[in-house]
Amino acid sequence: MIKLYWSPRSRSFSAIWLLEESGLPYERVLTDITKGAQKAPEFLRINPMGKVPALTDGDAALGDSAAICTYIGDRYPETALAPAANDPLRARYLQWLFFSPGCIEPAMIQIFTKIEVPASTAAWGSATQTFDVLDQALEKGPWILGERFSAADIMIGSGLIFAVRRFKMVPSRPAFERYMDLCEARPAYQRADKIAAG
Ligand SMILES: N[C@@H](CCC(=O)N[C@@H](CS)C(=O)NCC(=O)O)C(=O)O
Repeated sequence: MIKLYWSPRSRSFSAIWLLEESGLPYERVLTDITKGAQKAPEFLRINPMGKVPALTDGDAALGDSAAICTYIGDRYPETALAPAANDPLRARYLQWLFFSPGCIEPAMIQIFTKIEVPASTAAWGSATQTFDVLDQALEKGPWILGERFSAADIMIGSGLIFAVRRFKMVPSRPAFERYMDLCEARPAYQRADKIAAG
């Protein structure tokens, strides 16, 4: 049985949304980060970074939302959350799946801390470039890969909603609005939202 280690109102949201989309049976294990449960030795054996979300599936154990999305999409192809390795969409899928931790998250931290890093040195380019590139990629839609919804939308959608709607760190744009509305309309998103509220 898949076990998801999560804490309310945290970055666990993407993994909850993923598992709700997947239709797979899973158990949620409350790991309250306000009480330090993420630093317990038994949890550190699952995610040595001491952060939620983390997941176990039999003998497999891993932390980090994008890694969890990759694992579930590949391990359970019947969920249709990931283009197969030989599908031409696979390349863009991987790029967008990791765009959230690789570019959206660091761009948000840059905005929040007001720390200026030269775009040629920063691995994510710049916050402006990150959101301009995303705007262009979402223009056609409906999803980041076009007609096909995938786990990449879970990472991009939750990152964007976090940055634009929840924390209002990033000004919205018409393509973002349309995309965020589509994400929020998904029944699995709505179930995840209720669960993640705790
Ligand atoms: N890169 C990780 C980040 C996870 C993360 O930052 N989790 C936070 C909650 S939002 C956490 O567990 N914080 C507790 C701590 O660091 O002690 C992911 O996307 O899963």
